Amino acid sequence: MTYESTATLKDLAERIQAAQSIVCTSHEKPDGDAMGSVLGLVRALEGSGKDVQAWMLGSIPPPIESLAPPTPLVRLTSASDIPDIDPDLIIVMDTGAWSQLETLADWLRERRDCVIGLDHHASGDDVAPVRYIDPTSASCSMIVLELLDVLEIPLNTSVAESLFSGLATDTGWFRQANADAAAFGAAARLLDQGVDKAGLYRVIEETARPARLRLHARALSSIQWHADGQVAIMQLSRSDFEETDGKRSDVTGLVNAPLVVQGAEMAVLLIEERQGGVKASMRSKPPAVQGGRFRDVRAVAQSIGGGGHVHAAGVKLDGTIDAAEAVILAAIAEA
Ligand SMILES: [Mn+2]
Repeated sequence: MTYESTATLKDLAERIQAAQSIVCTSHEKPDGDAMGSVLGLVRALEGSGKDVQAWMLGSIPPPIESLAPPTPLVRLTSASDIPDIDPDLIIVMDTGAWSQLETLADWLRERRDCVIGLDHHASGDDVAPVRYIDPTSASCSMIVLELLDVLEIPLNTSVAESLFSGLATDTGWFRQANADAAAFGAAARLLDQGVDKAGLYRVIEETARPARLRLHARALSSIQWHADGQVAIMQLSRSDFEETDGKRSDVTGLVNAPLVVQGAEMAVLLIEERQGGVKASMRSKPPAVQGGRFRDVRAVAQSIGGGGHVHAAGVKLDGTIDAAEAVILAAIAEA
């Protein structure tokens, strides 16, 4: 199947207007955009007289969870946590992939006719038969903003704060290529509602423990440069985590660190998994000039069984961390 819109925002707005009970949800382990999109829509529908609930799947990173109050969340870590209700409408946001909705998959399949989707990813499954997909949107929360316009629901500070959180985190705080004119336009509208962006940055991005830096120091001192300084490879072993008291959540963003070096085009972070095997994350820079050459990390990942995007991809490999490094170096040389 092709993952594209099957409905307009107006169609989705009509479904929302017609529903009395609505469940808003998103992918497992919600990120800023998943949480921001769900919270934004739930908050916007407050006072509509409808019963609108925010369901969050899997573990929620504490900084993301801190965005929720005072809006109540229903937390689901397994199918047995699913409340015994039959809503008129279920809105799945920021994903259309069954692999990201495992907790709810059977429940959603049984209620297929009630499921609508809002997403900005380029690929997904037939989770929501009625869906609006815009891969040019920098965040799903930007699509929620458009939907609120169609619904003619005015913004307020708490709605804007949620939507801004999604937009800011999905664009790397407006540094990535997807932070285009439309994203800045949406950001301007949201900031105009009195969003405290410095406060949000602090609660979302500045919550690490010193252990994170101890772990990062290990990774940075492990850097090996290849291909005339274009490719950096970092390793983190299980003992690096144990000895620094670092957690897996402390690794977020670390793979990008070597890209600050001039001439660096690609970075790889290899992590030895507790259950065996190695997880490799790969990042590359966009071309220096529009239309120029760049390192396609998706092609590298795909050639050894992984996947992702051209500038952000990953793969899981069996064996030791050094064996994984050799496999990846060979794949890079081949690409
Ligand atoms: Mn997103």
